[in-house]
Amino acid sequence: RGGETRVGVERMFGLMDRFLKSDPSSLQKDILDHVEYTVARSRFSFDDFEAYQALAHSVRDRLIERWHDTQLHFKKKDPKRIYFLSMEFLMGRSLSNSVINLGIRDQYADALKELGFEFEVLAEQEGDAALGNGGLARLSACQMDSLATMDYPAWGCIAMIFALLISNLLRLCEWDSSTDTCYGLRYQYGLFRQVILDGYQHEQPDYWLNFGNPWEIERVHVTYPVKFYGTVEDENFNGGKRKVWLPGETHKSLVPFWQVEAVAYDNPIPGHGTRNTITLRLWAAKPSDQIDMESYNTGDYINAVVNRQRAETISSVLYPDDRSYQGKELRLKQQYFFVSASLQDIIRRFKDSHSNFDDFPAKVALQLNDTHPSLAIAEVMRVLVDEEHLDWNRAWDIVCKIFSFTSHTVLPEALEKVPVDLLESLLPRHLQIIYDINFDYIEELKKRIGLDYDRLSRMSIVEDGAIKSIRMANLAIVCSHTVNGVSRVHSELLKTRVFKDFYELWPHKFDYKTNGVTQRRWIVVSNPSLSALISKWLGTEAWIRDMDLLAGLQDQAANADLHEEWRMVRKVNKMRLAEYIEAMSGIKVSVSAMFDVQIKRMHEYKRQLLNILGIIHRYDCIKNMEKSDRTKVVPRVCIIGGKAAPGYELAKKIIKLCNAVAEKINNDPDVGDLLKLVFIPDYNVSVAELVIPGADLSQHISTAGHEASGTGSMKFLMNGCLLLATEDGSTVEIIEEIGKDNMEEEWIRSASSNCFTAAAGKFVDSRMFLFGAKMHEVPALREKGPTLKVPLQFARVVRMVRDGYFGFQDYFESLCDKVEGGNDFYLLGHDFQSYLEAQAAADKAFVDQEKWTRMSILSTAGSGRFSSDRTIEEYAEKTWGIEPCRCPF
Ligand code: GPU
Repeated sequence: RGGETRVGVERMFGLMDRFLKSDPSSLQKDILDHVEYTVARSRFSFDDFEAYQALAHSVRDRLIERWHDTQLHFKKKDPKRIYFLSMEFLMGRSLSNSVINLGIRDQYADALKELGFEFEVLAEQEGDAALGNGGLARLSACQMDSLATMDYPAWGCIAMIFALLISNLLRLCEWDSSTDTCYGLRYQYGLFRQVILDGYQHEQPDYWLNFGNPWEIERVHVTYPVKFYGTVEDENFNGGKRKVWLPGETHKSLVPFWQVEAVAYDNPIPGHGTRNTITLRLWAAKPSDQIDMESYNTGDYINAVVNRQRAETISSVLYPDDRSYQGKELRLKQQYFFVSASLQDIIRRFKDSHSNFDDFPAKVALQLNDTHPSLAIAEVMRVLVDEEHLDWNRAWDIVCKIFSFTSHTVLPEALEKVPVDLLESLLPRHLQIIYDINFDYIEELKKRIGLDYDRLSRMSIVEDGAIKSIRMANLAIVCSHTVNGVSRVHSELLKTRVFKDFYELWPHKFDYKTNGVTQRRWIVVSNPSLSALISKWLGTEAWIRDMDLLAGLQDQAANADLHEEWRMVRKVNKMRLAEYIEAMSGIKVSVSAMFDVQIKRMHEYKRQLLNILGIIHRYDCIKNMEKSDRTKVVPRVCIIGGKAAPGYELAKKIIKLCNAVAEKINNDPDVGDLLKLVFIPDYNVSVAELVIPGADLSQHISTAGHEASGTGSMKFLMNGCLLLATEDGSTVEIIEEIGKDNMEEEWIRSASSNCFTAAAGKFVDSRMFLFGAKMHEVPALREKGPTLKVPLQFARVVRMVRDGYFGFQDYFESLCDKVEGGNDFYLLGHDFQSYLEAQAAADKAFVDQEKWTRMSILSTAGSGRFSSDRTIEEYAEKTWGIEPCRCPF
């Protein structure tokens, strides 16, 4: 900075206030200043949305202070850093989460009250940042909250006053805010909005930036060129040859848009109970000036200007296909755009204070969130070899030390494959590098396993076949030092099935870190009354940073006073949810009914269809029972929510079926309050925050062996909701935590009370309602095909759908075909009987409210292990080799 004389620095330092104050009148002044100068409204006339904007900006000011301090601290300490590369983040809203993590929520609420505003009302003005699809994307967001809260990366403290002084002085000289832990893409259109018309899903664009985004800071000076296409040529170098990539140039002409600029947008992520505030850096694509020069020279000025906007399409839209996006050029462009910008940023930062790339692995850990960013491997090799002129083996050695990979699926269709032709045209040098990596690796492999060509071909990074492709998972495994699963059984499946060959070769690489979710978002923000209750009964708020303390509630699980307060909190949450349901759908529901919820992406393997068929069965029973018996029925409100990928026809039919069944049931006077079915449209993070605290029972009913982990269950568990589940993914570990000292509580369900409980059975574990085929039984059951025995009730409910009982007979035909006649891949028919039994057990338990409340308390008490704090600590210690680095204030 030009005029930075000593006198100037002293003057600036003298003018610098300490930190922004958080007493009510300072907050009020800040908010009103932002109304006037940022939102540009008169402080005497502004509405709730404008008040929200001003409020958000005043919170953002406080975030920025802490964020600068964190960055300076990290810069000074130069710890090893984790760079978390994820193509998707589902952040949801930021306001409540930020003020709670900053510890100034109550101050803001008081300050606003005096100005005539309710904090909660303003918080509702914020839209969701939905830059992701489902579980994987929300997991990234939870993990960021834990990374910040647990002070990663960092170490040591220095005396406070000294630190403040140094920090302020450094602040004057340091203008590049540069400590980033997480990278993503700033899609202009997030996940589509789901609109339900006549029961069918319609997709509408989510232009979430329409009203501005106060939580991001555009870094106009942090930009990097990203190049595509072109050719690779040999060049003379030091007496030998080397490869050079000439982006954009093919056959002596230039491919349009071969270069774009990546602009950084920083989103500060505050930790809880710490000053540490880390960065989520999202990249947006902008036209490159370089390109402009060339197109303007052609003389077609107007077209040149119009065309330049096309560069922005790279980051314009999030792919809404959960788990299957193969072979699309735009998707590959997004992936490389993201990887290239992030790595230029990471390498620039490293080079700021280091000159030898051998130190790179001691300072940098790169986490691949599924295979989506795995082009990063080829890109690091390219930069080190072609640009930094390291020799291949030295570069390879570095690459093998820095990457770790987490797989999030067992579904074969989710394993990304990139057609070689596509890669060759878009990134020719990267294809060569991948071939070279594969060549060395296969040679090495031959030495280890001999000439077992079947196995060699299975393990190759390059897949031969009609469409020759690159197997991104194989690339990621070969080049990563650790391959993590997201639950114990998922990891077992990776080792014994999906990546079996690799496990046999490198058993030491394979590990798992069971997913977790952040209690800050999923209890403190979304369920403040439960949060206060927990703190009161534990006598401390320390559980917000240390979830193991929740186990302390176990001792109180039978306390009558706690029961009363617990039930009251749950009832108020149910009332809030009931109001929302009525406002949205016009359906009135009774809060004394059991609220039974299934919210997640629509997928055949998640078996929303099993839930709906179960509801049809319940309806059928009520219709057919003696009127006098209806008094024995436990009233239920069944709530289903979730989006289907726009091209996933079957999932869309399940949504329509749900709405068709709801229409019938909700308007049947025979049923009344005994059964209601509600489809909640446009399920997203904020809807989850409202629904989860109000649920009594939640369903996690995937066919065993299909859900890698599942994280929704953990959020429900924390909120004292009981689970009805199959033994799949992380549920297996939840059973161990929740059910373990409960085995003596064996109880037998009565055989007679009504047709829901017709089949007597034993429920060994009464804290959860478990059912369905076990993972090891699934393959043999599938083998049976059409000879697999299916209960009569199942055939009956499917027949009702087939016969048009809910209308739309032709439309639902293919849905019915999918679960009958040997096509029932997900075993709905086989699991139906035990599903109904588990549901009956839930009914029975619900009648005994004292018992239910105890189970609910024990669910929350046992949820400690499913905090993402635990997951992140395991990653930090076992995979990334990083330590906390706490900002000393
Ligand atoms: N998951 Br792969 C997604 O949400 N999207 C994906 O593209 C892939 C996985 C989910 C898993 O289905 C779920 O079981 C897991 O809990 C979650 O990722 C986080 O690991």
